[in-house]
Amino acid sequence: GTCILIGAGMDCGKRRRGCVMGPDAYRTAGIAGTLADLGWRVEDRGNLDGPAWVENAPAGKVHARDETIFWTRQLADVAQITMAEGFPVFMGGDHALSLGTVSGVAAHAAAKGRPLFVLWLDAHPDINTPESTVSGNLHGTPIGYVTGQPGFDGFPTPTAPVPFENICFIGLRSVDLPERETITRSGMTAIDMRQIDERGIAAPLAEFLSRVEAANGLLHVSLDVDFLDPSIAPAVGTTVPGGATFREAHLVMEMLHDSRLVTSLDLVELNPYLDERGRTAQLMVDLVASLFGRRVFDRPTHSHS
Ligand code: DIR
Ligand code: MN
Ligand code: MN
Ligand code: MN
Repeated sequence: GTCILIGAGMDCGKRRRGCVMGPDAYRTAGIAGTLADLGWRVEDRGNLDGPAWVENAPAGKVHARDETIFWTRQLADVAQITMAEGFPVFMGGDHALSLGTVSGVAAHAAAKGRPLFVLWLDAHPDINTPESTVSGNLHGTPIGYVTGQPGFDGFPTPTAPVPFENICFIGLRSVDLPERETITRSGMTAIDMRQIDERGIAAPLAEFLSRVEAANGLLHVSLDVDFLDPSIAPAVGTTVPGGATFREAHLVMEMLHDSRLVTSLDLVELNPYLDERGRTAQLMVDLVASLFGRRVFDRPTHSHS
């Protein structure tokens, strides 16, 4: 297949800057060559242009609304088009990127008459709205947006809202009160860290993948760096202790590869300014490799230096 890399260094979904450097950190960590070595045709389409940064954005509850609307329109169009051309990998950029990518992928799925499912690998469910948000940061709102919740004034109306039942969170450990209420009443699949401790990560993921397969669905995966434990992935502005281990994360990716269900991917919240010699960027690229088919026996041999 063809993997299409799209850089979107969106940095307006929260106050702490640095995600603008994410796409080039993935390139520096060798994402294109890694996928090519696994037998994929790789097209790197470079970075999308964002709106000019408004250093002194007007004060208000919601941070950088206009910039986020610009990115959402652009990314929804690009995502919908790219889905017809290959397997898009959106290299963020912060998680506000997913307002655009997921709504665009959903529009593509609807046009094909296929249901879209979303796997959200994140410490946070990101199901706030501009009304419910306490932080004012729109990176906490993409699931609210793509499921069609009210309050997104000025944003394009998602043409194909994703049903709550088609979303699966894995890795939750930081959930705001309004988010908790929405999740509880909606019947979304929410695998928090306690469930992973008790059941392991494979069983709940396998249950979700069976549902996607039974529905002949497309599957979008959104991987937030803070899904991972901060001890292995320090380069994110919103670290939360108690995250997925190295092997839990790789197992998820390996199972996703074996399922053959995944059709698009977001890599979000990497802040290279906070990294330690590129180790988080490298781990993210290695996880992508597992998702695209790298197996234990194909891993590059390590040296003992
Ligand atoms: C928080 C943090 N729930 C918010 N969200 C983050 O700002 O709405 N998502 N960090 O990844
Ligand atoms: Mn997130
Ligand atoms: Mn998060
Ligand atoms: Mn050894």
